[in-house]
Amino acid sequence: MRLTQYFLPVLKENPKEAQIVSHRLMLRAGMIQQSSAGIYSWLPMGLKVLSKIEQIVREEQNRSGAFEIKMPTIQPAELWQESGRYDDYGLEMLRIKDRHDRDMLYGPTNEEQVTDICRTHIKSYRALPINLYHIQWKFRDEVRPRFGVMRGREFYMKDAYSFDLTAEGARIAYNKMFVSYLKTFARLGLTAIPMEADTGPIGGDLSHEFIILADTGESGVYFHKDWQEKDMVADISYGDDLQPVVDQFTQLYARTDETHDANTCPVDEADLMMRRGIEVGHIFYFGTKYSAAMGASVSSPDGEMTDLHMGSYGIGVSRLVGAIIEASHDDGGIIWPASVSPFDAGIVNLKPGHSETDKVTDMIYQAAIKAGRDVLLDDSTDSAGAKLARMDLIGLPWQIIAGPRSTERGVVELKCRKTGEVVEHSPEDAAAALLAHLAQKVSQKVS
Ligand code: 5CA
Repeated sequence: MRLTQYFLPVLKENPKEAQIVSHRLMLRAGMIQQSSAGIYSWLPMGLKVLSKIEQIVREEQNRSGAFEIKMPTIQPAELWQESGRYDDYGLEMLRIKDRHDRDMLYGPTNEEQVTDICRTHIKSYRALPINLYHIQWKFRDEVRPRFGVMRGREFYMKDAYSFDLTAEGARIAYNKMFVSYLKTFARLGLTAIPMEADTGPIGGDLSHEFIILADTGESGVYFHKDWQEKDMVADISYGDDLQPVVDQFTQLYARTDETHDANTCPVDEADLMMRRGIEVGHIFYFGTKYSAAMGASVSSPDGEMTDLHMGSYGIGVSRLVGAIIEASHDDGGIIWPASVSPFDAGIVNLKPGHSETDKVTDMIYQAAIKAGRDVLLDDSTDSAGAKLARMDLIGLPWQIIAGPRSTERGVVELKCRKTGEVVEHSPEDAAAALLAHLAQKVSQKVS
């Protein structure tokens, strides 16, 4: 993509309304534009990142055995009256009337809608277990939407729902999602710590929040230092017995500042870490709460009708865009992990019109495209300083920088955004080195 043909409306000034770094950087890098409080348009580069995160979440859900569906954003009030949540949900629910004066709502979550699908189609234990998920916009009329996409009113969520005949079966489904989350966050370049949590308005008796570490996070997190070694989850496969894996993770100490008590904490002070964190996922087991209220039951092997055991499993896909930036940035701007970067690399032509620089940057641009890479070529006539600052701001993992001074010496610069390291190469070697870096599939840790 040539920058002069792209839509990348970067801001020079720091937007006043943005209180935290991810909100500021998303606005400055032209990723989002506010429509009204807590509601955003996603501009091309923001949408690219959102879609990449969505795709990683989708692949890991599919791998765990869940099936993707798409439920509507607008739901009928009747379903929520059946579960009893229509009145309970209060002002956070956006209530709408259609032209026939029927009560509708913009879904804040989908337990009722998915329970309706299962009670219609699943009549026998033989169809179980099953886990259905979708990735869809939600609306919660938060009292204080803030921090950009981190606490929006409209936000993008992956929500999965498992259905089982028994509590033991539901525990297996819960464990699969637990492991799927660890794999998902590792692929996003994040250290995610699962923590026992309250179930809140979703209900139930087993729940974990997944918190990623970021210095600007909302909650304080105390954890054993070995957590930072605990990200080797890629190779765990989805047998039914994931309990030992889950135990291994949950036995290692981790608490929020609300639940941590220095007097009873079993971890030696030398091994205890305190950092800030952001909740990016939340999983729940709530038994038959919705199935009993809504009549979702199946015939069991002994012929009796049994209410389904359910769990629900959320990941804040749009929140993750902000959370990754919170975990990975510096004074110059964003530092994207390679797996979600909007482009694989940026090429800066410091002086368009200078024939040698044009020739060299075009050669590297074409070589990258030929290798199947998605690169951004800054071919604008902005000042060299403005271009370098913008390329740092948007956070692509690799940059190639070429100008009259370097190309006349027969070299260009290859810069790693994360370390700031710059290496000079001949243009051909720079192209080869860039492609070699991009071919390395190892996910970079961001914190
Ligand atoms: N039904 C359950 C699981 S599917 C549920 O809704 N859980 S939740 O309320 O915890 O939301 C799941 C995830 O969505 C959260 O972990 C968080 O990452 C994200 N999320 C929740 N509220 C917001 C919001 N206002 N803005 C952005 N993301 C949000």
